[in-house]
Amino acid sequence: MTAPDEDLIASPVGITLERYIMRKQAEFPFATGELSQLLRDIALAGKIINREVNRAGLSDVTGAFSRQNVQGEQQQRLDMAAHVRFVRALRNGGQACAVLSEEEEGLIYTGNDHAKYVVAMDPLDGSSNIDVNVSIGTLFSIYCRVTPVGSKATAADFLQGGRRQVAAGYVLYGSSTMLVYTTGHGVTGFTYEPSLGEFFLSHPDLRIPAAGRTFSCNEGYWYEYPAYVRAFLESCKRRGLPGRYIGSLVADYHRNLLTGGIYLYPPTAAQTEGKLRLLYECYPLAFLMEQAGGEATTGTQAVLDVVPTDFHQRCPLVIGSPDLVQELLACVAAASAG
Ligand code: AHM
Ligand code: MG
Repeated sequence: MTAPDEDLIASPVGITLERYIMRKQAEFPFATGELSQLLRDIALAGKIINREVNRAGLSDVTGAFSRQNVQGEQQQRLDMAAHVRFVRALRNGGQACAVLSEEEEGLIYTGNDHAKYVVAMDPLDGSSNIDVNVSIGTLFSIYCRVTPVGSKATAADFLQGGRRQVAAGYVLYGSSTMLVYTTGHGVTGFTYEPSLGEFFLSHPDLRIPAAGRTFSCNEGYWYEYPAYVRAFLESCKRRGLPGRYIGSLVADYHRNLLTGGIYLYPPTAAQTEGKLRLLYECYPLAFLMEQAGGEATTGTQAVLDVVPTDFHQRCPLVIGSPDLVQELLACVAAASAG
């Protein structure tokens, strides 16, 4: 048997995000390194936000900011801090020519018109949880621009559709901080080691269990949900499937990705397209989910096939393990047949 300190010395610290990205880039002969740099810039901003989220109770960053966002929702101070940090990181990094953020109505030009990528993001999702120390997250979605390099980016660069994403991911500020992303070759997760200031590879090939173990939705909207949603939830409950709902999208999604489950934000009577935003919430999560072996639907079509028309449009989201998503779709079919 080895002594504990020998174990400590023998166990490697692991592969950093930096090294992992470099290795992956080397696998693609025509890769220029720009997307790799963009992912590094996002990781850097994630580390900065992580620091601010961790100190939130001590510093003066909690509470409401003095304005509302484009959706008419109250902005939180940390929402705005995250927005500013990400935009700055992308501007300084030089690989994104424009950014779309939940916190701004129009496009944000970075001044890097020669860059070939655009990024849509929700800098800090779940902001109602900020002040009560519950996990929150950042979501991002990356496209290769369709307008000529050197010109100003336009709406067309962001309204290409979910299947044109070249990378997507999230940072979860939870009991540990994680960066999870895909470039269309599976899903990889990294865990932040604060004492070293690095993300380390922790989840090399994330696959969602095919059989879901929990359902996640806001049951407070029960009477506003369509009949097919209530039929599905009743069936879950009859089988004793546990409900788990944090009300923080990235955290609910991450749990379901790791342990198997389904997340629903369907249409309600008050919000006929649901609440979540297509470009920077639904698309990236749907891309990740398909890459992890799961499914994402609006109830009538795959989320990635929804045609985008508006930067901040909303979209119903049902996402998770294939068995539960298929069961939900069977309820949709039964409702429309009956
Ligand atoms: P936000 O982008 O304003 O933070 O809203 C998105 C959040 C998600 O994190 C979460 O899943 C959902 O809103 C919860 O909404 P509800 O309180 O209606 O259940
Ligand atoms: Mg948000």
